[in-house]
Order: sequence, then structure tokens, then C-alpha cells
Amino acid sequence: MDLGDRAPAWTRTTSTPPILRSFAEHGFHRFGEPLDADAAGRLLAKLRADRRYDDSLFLSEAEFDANPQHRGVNPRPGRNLLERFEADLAFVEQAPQIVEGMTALLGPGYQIMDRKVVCGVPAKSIPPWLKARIAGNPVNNLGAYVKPQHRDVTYFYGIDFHQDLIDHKDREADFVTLYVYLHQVTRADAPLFVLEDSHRLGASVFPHDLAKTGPARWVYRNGPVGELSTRQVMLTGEAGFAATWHACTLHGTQPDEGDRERISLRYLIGPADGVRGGLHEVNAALGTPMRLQSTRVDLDAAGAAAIKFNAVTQA
Ligand SMILES: O=C(O)CCC(=O)C(=O)O
Ligand SMILES: [Fe+2]
Repeated sequence: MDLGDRAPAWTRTTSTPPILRSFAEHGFHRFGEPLDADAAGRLLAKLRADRRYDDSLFLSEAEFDANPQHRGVNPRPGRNLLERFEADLAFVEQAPQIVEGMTALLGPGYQIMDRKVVCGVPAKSIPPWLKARIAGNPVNNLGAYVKPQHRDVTYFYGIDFHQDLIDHKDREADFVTLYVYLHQVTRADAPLFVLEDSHRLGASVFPHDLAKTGPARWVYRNGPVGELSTRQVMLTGEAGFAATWHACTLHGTQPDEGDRERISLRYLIGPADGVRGGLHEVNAALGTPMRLQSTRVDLDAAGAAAIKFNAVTQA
């Protein structure tokens, strides 16, 4: 399938920034040059010096069961580890290629909506009682099981293919995610897997209708909007690797079965009020609905997992 033919004509002119072409065609973009790897390493050393990313992060089973809390367990203003390291983020936020790329996508004055540390917790750091409880869950955000003082970081043990729109019901997919690796990430470090072109089917309710059709291929259906065949792309890279994706691009991570944690930065970035950048054109050209009133049907009333199914573990 030559997706170039389906890309809107305006993206094929030589003056179109490559990031807009990547978004229009494939729904994500890898920045060509890594960000300053030394600066990434310095920030990583500070983050590591702050705590042990091991089983000491977690509540005991009895502590958890005494008062299970599944909501409000992610970083938020006033409880976000990056608030102590703002000065160390210039290697991302002021990198010319990031500024140029975000300006092309979102227009001048774009806003950082959220930024946080994400940790992929390795299997060896998860207490046995917890591993038994979460096995097979589609979204293993471990915040509920982490001691309250450590909830200034988001901890994952894998997350099934999802759209980042999942946390933004009733909002247009007018923002992007920016991910930065702070150390080398290989297949063994729970890398991000992105499903190329999946943004083309617009907003879709989690969990998604995906069937594996080959070693790195899936068929993805979004109800009445239609279906497409998509290639799975594994985002591995060096310290300072950066990638950005559309809020409707499916992506996920497998549980980290290695023995090292992955520590990364995750940003959500959107346009300034009333400004429209290239992403607006991308979405208009796709012409699919990019907003949902309800984004997920996998949770019970308390916010706990109500289904046991996970596609990304087959990736
Ligand atoms: O880092 C991960 O394991 C998954 C992150 C992700 O997709 C997210 O935070 O939205
Ligand atoms: Fe995500």
C-alpha cells in the first residue's frame, strides 16, 4: 500500500516541514538527531540519586488492601518530580529541532500541558503478590500500589496499545506526545511500540480492535470508520532519542522483563488558545472524528481493571 498516495497533496510540496509529512502519513515522527546525550545523562543521574527504582517503591499487600486507591495516583502539580529539575530540561525544551518541530505542528506559543518522568519498572522490582494481581491487565500503571510519596513519577509494567487521547475525553486531538529516552533503550528495556498510520482512523475507544496478521503487522478496525493494515514500529534509541506522536496514534509497551528500569520523559504539548498549526491541517485532511465523550471501557467504578486482555504482549 503506497501511503504517499493517500497523503494530502499539501504535504508533498518541498516546503512542507518533514515533521508534518510524518504526521500526515504515519502519525508519528522520530527526531533525526538525538538531543544532548550528556545533558540527558546528567538529569538521569539526579533522578536516580533521588530514590531506588526497586521494590522499595511499593506498598505492602496489607497496606494496599487497607485502602485501595486507583484514582489520583499519577503526578500532578505540586507532586511532580520534574518540578525540582526544571533547569535540567532545557536540553529538551530549548533544543532547536524540538522548538522548530513543535512550532510546525502546533503553531507559535505552543504550551506544555504536562511533563513527567515515566518509569518502566522491571519484573524483578515488582513484589510477587503484586505481579500475581496485575498479570494480564491491559493498563499496568502501578500508581495505585506505589507509596504516596513516590507518586510524583508514573510507573508502568507495560500498557496495551492505546491513544493518548484516552486521558482527554471531550477534547479534540489537537495535541501531541513527546517522548525522550534518558539512556539507551533496546528491545530489552520496554521500548515504545507504535502502530504506523493508526491515527488515520481517528479517535477510538480503548481497548482497541486489533488482530495480529504477521511478525510486525496488525489489522486495526475502528467500528464504522473502517479498518487498515498497520506496521508495528519499535522505538529503540540512544540517550537523548526523541519521538513525538499524534493523540490518535496507537502505541504501547510490553512489561519490562529485563532487569533494568527504563526512565524516560513524557510531555504533552498543545497549541496556544486560538492558534492552529500544521496538525490542524493534518486532522482536517484526514476528516475523521478526533474527539470522544467516553475514551475507555476497561475500568470498573473504582477505576480498577475490569478486563484481562492485552494485545501488545504479542508484539
Ligand atoms: O512508557 C510507557 O511504558 C508507556 C507510556 C505511554 O504510552 C504513556 O505514558 O502514555
Ligand atoms: Fe501513551
